[in-house]
Amino acid sequence: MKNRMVTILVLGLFLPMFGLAQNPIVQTYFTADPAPMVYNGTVYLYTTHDEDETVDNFFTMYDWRCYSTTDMVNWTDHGAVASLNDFVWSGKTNGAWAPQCIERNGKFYLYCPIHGDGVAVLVADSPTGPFTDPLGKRLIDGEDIWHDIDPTVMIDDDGQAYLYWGNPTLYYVKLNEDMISYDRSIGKNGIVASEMNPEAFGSQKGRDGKIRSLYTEGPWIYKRDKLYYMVYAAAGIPEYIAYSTAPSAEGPWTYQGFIMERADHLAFTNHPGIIDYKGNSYFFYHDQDLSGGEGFKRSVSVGQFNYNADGTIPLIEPTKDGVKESISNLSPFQKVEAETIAWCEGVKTMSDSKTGIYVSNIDHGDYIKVRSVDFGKGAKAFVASVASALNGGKIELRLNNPDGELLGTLEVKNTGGWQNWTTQTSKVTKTSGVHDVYFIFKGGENQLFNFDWWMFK
Ligand code: FUB
Repeated sequence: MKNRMVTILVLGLFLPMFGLAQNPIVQTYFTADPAPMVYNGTVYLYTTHDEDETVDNFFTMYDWRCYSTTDMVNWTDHGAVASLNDFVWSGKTNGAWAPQCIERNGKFYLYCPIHGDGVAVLVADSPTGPFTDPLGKRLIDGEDIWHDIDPTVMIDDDGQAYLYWGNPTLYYVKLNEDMISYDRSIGKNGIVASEMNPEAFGSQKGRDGKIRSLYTEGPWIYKRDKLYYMVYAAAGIPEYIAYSTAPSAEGPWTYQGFIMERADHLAFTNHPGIIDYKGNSYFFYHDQDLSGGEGFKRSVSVGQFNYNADGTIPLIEPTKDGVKESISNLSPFQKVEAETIAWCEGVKTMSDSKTGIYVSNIDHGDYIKVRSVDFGKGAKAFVASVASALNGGKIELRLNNPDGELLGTLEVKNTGGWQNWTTQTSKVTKTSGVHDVYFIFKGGENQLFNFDWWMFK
């Protein structure tokens, strides 16, 4: 990813590649299969992770990542919160597919499909981990673990939790209150296979001429008002997003139609995630714009939508604009993690045990944009935690666009190592009001510095 960005910048096109784009949400990694979770006033977005290097022309996916936001435009990177290594019983070194996380009684349960090894579960005391494997084996004792993928979970109003999953059949279990076992008295050893009929999930003629269900994979279950929604990747491949509704979490499902159709910049797969947050409804999906059209290098995007008055979901267009308005402003007068990003070009994030996540791979010409920063009555100084084993560089602080008003420049010096963090300060022109802030990185030919957090004073 980096080389492409650098080439473009060297060509002198110092413009955001995507104009005023806000989609995809993450530019530092390829992310897919969005699973948003609202907890305690914050949206946590769990994603899969398509590696930069695709192996054997197939999904190359080793870990699951997490991002969070409180304003829907600036997303904080929490890194890889779980990986295939967390399942020591599984021999799989690839196949970290579409997960979903849910909170119950202060614990966070991350349901993870390991492609070829079925659906497993991890548990943590915080939404960002550390996650551990409570079972030491897969959760779902299915007969067809190759097709046991893409778990989705909900807790009904009466406390009964449901875990659905599967491609091309949609299965469910009724989870016990511990969320890591299930009621074995129903279905086949606890597993209920949904009726995959046209009334429930639509129908299409396959290449072999046979009529089959539109439902393909990637289910997303939730309840809104009195209606249960099952949204899913349909009619694959290429996949559309469709949905069905039901009067109960156990069905019967009624097919309702498409939510997102195919478009050129969408991948051959798609995966829905839907939440209501602070009075708005949001639809998450993935596309392949950032990689220039590679279906194994996807990126999560989001759009705001309104339900129709009868609770049906309108057709949603994939857009580059994404979420246009920030829900709230960001205060620059407390430490802001450098990995809180609305848009960036060129940089990556990394983590170390002492510092946590930080922005890395900063070269001349890279930049980070943070939206809706509220300077209130004024800021006079900029402080940043940075580290450099080489010559350092500069952070230009610009308002509203990459060549907007220059507030000030922080000269980042050598700190004696890439993990030797020091706090460095520069004066800024007194500024007030709400602005987008651009951190424009300048320097020599080598990697410049790492960037952990910033604030204004
Ligand atoms: O990302 C890997 C797989 O592709 C997911 O599990 C499916 O839903 C599809 O997006």
